[in-house]
Amino acid sequence: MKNWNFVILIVLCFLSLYPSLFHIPSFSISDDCPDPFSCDRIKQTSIPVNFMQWLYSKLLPTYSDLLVPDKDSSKKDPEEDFFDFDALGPDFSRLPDWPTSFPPDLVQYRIRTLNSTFASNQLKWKAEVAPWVVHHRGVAENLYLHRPDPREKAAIVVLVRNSELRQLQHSIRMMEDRFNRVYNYPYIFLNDKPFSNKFIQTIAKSTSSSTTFSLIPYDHWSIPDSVNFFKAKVEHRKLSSQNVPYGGSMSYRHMCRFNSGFFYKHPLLQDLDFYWRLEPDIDFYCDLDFDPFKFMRENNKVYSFVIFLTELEKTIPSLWESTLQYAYDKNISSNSLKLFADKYDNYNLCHFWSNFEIASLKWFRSDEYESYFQHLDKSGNFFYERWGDAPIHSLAAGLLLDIDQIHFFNEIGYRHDGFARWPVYKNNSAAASKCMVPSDRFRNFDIDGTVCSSLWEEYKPYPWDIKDTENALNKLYLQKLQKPSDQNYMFVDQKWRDAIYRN
Ligand SMILES: Nc1nc2c(ncn2[C@@H]2O[C@H](COP(=O)(O)OP(=O)(O)OP(=O)(O)O)[C@@H](O)[C@H]2O)c(=O)[nH]1
Ligand SMILES: [Mg+2]
Repeated sequence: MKNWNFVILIVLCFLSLYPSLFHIPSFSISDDCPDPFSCDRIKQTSIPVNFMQWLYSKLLPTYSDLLVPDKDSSKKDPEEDFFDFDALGPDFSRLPDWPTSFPPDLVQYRIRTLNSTFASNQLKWKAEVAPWVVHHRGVAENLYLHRPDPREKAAIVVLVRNSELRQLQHSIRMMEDRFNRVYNYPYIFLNDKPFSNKFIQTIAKSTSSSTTFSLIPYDHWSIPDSVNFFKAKVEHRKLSSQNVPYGGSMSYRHMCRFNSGFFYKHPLLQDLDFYWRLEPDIDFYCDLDFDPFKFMRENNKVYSFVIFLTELEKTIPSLWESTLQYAYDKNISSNSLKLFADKYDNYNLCHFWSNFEIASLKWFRSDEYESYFQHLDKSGNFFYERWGDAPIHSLAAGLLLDIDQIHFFNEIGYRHDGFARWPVYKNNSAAASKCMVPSDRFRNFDIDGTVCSSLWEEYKPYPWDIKDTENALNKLYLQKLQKPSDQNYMFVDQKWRDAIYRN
């Protein structure tokens, strides 16, 4: 009996010490929980189904790890994580109408803000990220603000990590040389981790335009309660084993979900009408001697692109079906949706490559766009699958915009990763002389790329309505029922399965 007591005592001691003994983030948790707030939420909401999962949930970091350096980036430079507003120097300021003074412990401040009640989400997000909002008044700020011919209410918006400083400097140089040195549009930089002083100071010096840096609110970069974390991890492993790029990455999924349904909700973007998305490591090849924001407004354009290419099917197995269900439920008619359908009314996988886009923020903020995003988000497939923001923006445009509201900026020569395109002018040497094209290093994607570019050129508006949606859904489900592999079958909606059997 004595022996048993001793054993029980040892077990109890072990269990009470367990969390502190094993509370080690190095247990490859950082990949799953880029923001420890997410991890904490996972801890509260996941249902551990076996001992390993219970163990896993016990190992998750707590609030106190908030804003720790991004553990999955390979950093050699300790300055990369250092943020201190007061050390930035006199050239940097807070923004007017934003909170300006904060307690020394910013992590506690953020936790308190997240646990407080606000009159609106905007007020909450503003209060939450305010300590990490830094403004640099570029020497050209006046040129932008006080002109006889006012500039558009627009900005160049960049989601970026501290570790991408060099690649971003390159993109800004390109943007300034080709366009913005004349137009002086401000830049807004967003990050799920605080920008470092080194990043802020270096980037502010890269342009004479104004620059504003901010953290992203927790609500915009975290796993919703409805998502089963462990199910997501199982799906990530499957995709990863099929060598799907970023198939196993949680942070990539946060990025795609943020770009699909949150960037336009950031408090810094609320007063803007248009945005130009810029990414690190891009090239622009041609001088742009007109203002594309102005062009968009004057010509009633809502969404614009330069590269139209195919998505990896494995990342979006159920996106087309979800989109059609939405179109059916909302009785959507559109003359641009057919651009994305093949001859069997399956998704042709074409999408506007969203690392470049100039678009209306009023559209992204509209009830229609938001309702489509909410419909998609409810499925959890940003996390279970690997839905990218590019096909989502594209299908949203297909559902909600007239084809004339979508614009291809032929004048903009552009490269990102290994894809490059530039305008080909046959008899216009003046226009051609505005571009320096790398035809010795890259092929022109418009000519040698996927079928999507020619689909765009040849597209004739088609009056897609609910009958087309219903036909497309029926065909989709029939295909799935004929090939009931586990994965496909899983996605068939009961309502449609019943309808097919009835017919
Ligand atoms: N702050 C932050 N930015 C990120 C993170 N992941 C990606 N980004 C940014 O999001 C953008 C897209 O990320 P990429 O890594 O370029 O993804 P990609 O697959 O190349 O996307 P495409 O360029 O559209 O092909 C870039 O501007 C990145 O800097 C992240 O975890 N945190
Ligand atoms: Mg990219």
